[in-house]
Amino acid sequence: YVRRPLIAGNWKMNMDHVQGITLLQKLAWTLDDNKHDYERVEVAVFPPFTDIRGVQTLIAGDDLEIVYGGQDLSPNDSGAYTGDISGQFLDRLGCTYVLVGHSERRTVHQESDELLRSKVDAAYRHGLVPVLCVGEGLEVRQAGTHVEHTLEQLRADLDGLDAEKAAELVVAYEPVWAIGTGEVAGPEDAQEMCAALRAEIEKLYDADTASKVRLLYGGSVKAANAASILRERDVDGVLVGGASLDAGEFANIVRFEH
Ligand code: G2H
Repeated sequence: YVRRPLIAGNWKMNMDHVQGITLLQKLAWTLDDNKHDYERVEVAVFPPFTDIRGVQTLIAGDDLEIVYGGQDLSPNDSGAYTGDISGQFLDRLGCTYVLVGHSERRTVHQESDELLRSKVDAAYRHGLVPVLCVGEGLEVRQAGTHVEHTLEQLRADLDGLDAEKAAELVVAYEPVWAIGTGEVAGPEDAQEMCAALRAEIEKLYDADTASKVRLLYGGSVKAANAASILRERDVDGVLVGGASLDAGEFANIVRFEH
């Protein structure tokens, strides 16, 4: 691989701190029989904030090669922002990544591209790699303007970001109509958008940066469809929601075969 595949589990608002540890333990046991799993791919989980300390302790104690991140972060570092979580806190808990602009944040919390742009900065400020989520809803897909819509999100969320930082970035394409609905965009839909995203990154930066950015697909990914999606040239990984809550299923996605 030019880029190491990233298989990421987004637990969303599932798994309390006890259930989360049980899930991670099961996942670790399953993957442990196959040490080479970790050589082929990077495995990441995105637990709820309240699970992260437990996840950190388990991973450090058992010397697991699983990395983790927050599902969101505040654009601010500290202060009077009741209910928010700072990138600094995530960094101190050993997070590698942080999701930015997941479609559920964009829709349920009306997060704007302007806000997401400042969250991208906040992530980098604290040494976290943003996993920027972009993608279109059903109406846009039906209108046929999904590529332009998604590239516009990318441009707005990265506006003015320097090339060095952009090269580390992970971008997840998640068509909203395929999230948790059982509807899966076909591998060719994932490839079409990931190729367009990479071309846009090359336009905004340069070919070298574009070749380094990892592009994920997300939306009803499971063990049965992961391999065909991951086979696509510009798809460097998957962001898995529902199917990441089952250790066996998620482990089978990690072990996808080309
Ligand atoms: C898309 C995805 C993970 P699911 O939101 O971020 O969820 O796999 O349940 O569609």
